[in-house]
Amino acid sequence: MRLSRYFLPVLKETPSEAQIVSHRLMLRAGMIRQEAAGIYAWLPLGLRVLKRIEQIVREEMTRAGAIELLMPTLQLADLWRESGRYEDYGQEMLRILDRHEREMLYGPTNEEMITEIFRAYVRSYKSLPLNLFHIQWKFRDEQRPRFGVMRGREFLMKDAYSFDLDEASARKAYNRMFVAYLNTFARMGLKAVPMRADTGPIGGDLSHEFIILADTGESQVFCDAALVDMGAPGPDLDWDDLQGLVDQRTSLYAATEEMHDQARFEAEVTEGARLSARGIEVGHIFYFGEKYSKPMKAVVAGPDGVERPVHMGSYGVGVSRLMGGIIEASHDDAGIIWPDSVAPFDVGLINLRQGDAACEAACEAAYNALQARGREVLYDDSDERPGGKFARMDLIGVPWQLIIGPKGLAEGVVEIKRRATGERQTLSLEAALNRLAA
Ligand code: 5CA
Repeated sequence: MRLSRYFLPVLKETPSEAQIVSHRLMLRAGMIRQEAAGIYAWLPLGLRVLKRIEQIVREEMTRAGAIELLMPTLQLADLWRESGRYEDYGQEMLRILDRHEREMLYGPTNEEMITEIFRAYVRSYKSLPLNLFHIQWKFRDEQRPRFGVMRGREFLMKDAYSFDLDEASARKAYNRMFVAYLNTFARMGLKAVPMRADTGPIGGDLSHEFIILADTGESQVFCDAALVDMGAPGPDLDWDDLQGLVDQRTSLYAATEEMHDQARFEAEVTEGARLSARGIEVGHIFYFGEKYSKPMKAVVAGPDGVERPVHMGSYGVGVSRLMGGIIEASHDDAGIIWPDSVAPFDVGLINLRQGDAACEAACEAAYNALQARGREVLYDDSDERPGGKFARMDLIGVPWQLIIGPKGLAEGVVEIKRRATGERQTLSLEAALNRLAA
């Protein structure tokens, strides 16, 4: 992408309405624009990152055996009356009348709809286990939308729903999602800690929130500090038997404020390891058994031919919220520092003297060569002065910068800079391209 042809509306001023660093940086870097309270347009740079986060989530869901579909954003109120949640959900639900005065709503979650789809097609235990997910916009009319995409009203969620014959196999489905979440967040450079959590309006009695620690987080959390650096298990696992792994991750104390028990915390965790901190909830998983299948009559016949309500769980990831969370975890005074895995571009190519024939020729060659070798390149071919170009590239956080100027070229060299460390290296153009190629 050539910057001169791109749409990257970077702000010079720090927007005063933004209270936390990720919101400020997303606005300044031209990634999002607020269209109404808690409702954002995704500008090209923001959309690139959103798509990459989404893709990591999709890959890890697929690896764990879940199957992608896509449900609509609008739902019929009658569907929610079947589960009894239409009245219960209260003011957070955006209710809409269509031209026939049929009651509809903008989905805040999809338990009812997925249960309706399941019961229409599945009759036998032989089709189980089944886990279906989608990545779709949700709407919750939050009382206090704030912190940009962290607590939006319209937001992108990955929600998966598992179906099993009994509690034991449902537990296995839960474990698969638990482990998939550890891997998902680690791929984004995040340290996410699973914590016992309250189930709220989704229901059920087994639930974990995945929390990344950040001073600006909305939740107060308590855990054994050893959990923070445990790392991810990686993909090579026996996906059918993950209980040992899950037990290992859940045996140490970790709880959100609603589930916190100070006496237990003090009894189970030595004083030096007691971590009490703010956190951002990036994922939340639930096992709720027959809560929806029973009232909605989603039943399957077991091996004995007897029909019974299917056991379900649901598993959410805050895809748009993750973008804020990643920035909270990875930035400095100059701007965002994207982990390679979610960066909007791999390389920012900076031409220090636009209009200089040698510089332009070298930049064009580098631009083409890197793209041919699988890299996404943002080529700053603007007329701005070097200082402005450096500041903008630092602000938007592209992981590598390739800097080409007349002085270096005269000596046969260019410079590369790693955004995360600030480390610079001077080398030949060819060596630089080899270093930066995919
Ligand atoms: N149906 C279940 C799981 S699929 C569910 O809705 N769970 S949830 O309410 O916990 O939401 C899942 C995830 O969506 C949360 O962990 C959070 O990361 C994200 N999320 C929830 N509300 C918002 C919001 N207002 N803005 C941005 N992200 C949100």
